[in-house]
Amino acid sequence: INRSDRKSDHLHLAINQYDTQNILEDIKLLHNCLPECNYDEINLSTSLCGLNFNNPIMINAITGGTQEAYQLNKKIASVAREVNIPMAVGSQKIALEDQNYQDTFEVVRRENPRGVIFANIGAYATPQMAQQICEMIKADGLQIHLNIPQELAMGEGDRSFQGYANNIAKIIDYVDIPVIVKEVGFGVKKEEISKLMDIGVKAVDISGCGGTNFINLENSRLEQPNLPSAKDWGIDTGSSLLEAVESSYHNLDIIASGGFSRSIEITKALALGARCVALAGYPLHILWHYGQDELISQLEQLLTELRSMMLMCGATSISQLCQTPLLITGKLREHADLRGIDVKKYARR
Ligand code: FMN
Repeated sequence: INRSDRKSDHLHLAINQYDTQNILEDIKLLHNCLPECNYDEINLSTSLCGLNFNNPIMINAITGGTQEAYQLNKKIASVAREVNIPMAVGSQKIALEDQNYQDTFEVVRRENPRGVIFANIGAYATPQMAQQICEMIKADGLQIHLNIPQELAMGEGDRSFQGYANNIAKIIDYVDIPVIVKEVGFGVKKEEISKLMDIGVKAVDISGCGGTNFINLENSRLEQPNLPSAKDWGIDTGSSLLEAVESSYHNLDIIASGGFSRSIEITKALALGARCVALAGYPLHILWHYGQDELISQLEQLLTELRSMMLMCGATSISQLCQTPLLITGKLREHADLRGIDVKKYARR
């Protein structure tokens, strides 16, 4: 099977298998009955590795490399422009191998000439490849993805992953735009956060478990799976986000992703310390079934609700939201205890 057909399989399987899970249910925000601020004062702006955004949500890497992907990317880019949020394209490796696919990515910049757009490629990339894909879409930033479970689940996937950290360091040195390292749905723990910081990474998208699951997507393509059905593999989004926030000491910008679809979850992730929340499966689902206008209105609704929830926390900015008390309970608390993370400080801040 060629890369383009595989991309198309992923897209359709992700759409067919889309489901929502109750992520971040072990995190509770505490209501403020006397917030002393006005709705109009609420400022949603945030920044990520030196880039400023008006809104703290973005559309994460999804697609490119098929004719269908051309249409989808065109629509996603115009949604991102209308809602005024950043977006990432899917892995551009396919466009390096076959120039015919370049246009499925370039369309994004044509649709959204002034927006914040992230390029995307795997950690195997050479600095020159990275630079080339950034130029292809005049990217403002570059996402480097880590997707080992997916590669192992794929019959035709990579089997050698040595030297990735060194590679990432070389790319950071070579390209002149900010670099985000991201998972694709299995989470990042604190040990790897530290390693990434050591090599100079300034932003990590934890992309935890709880949304799109690439082991399951790959398994549905195979008669004989290479990995067991992986409902339980991966670090859930809440645990990964907590580990990342705790180990970054504010020297790293954290992007939360993995299963986000509701404003309450977005508010919780930002309150815990994420700079931005990225969504993939959810916008794809809305776009596919209900179209572009509906996606615009759903995303605007998420932002409206986020404003209201910030007000009900007494926070007029994302940085104030990070100072409101959060209760971390249940399984997430157990995870934190076992990993040596003190969650009481969040409840008492
Ligand atoms: N992540 C990448 O970094 N590169 C990709 O090329 C890529 N392709 C994806 C294709 C599809 C159809 C989907 C649904 C996701 C893809 N992702 C890719 C992963 C997402 O960016 C995100 O990390 C993951 O889906 C978890 O977020 P979600 O639960 O909101 O979907």
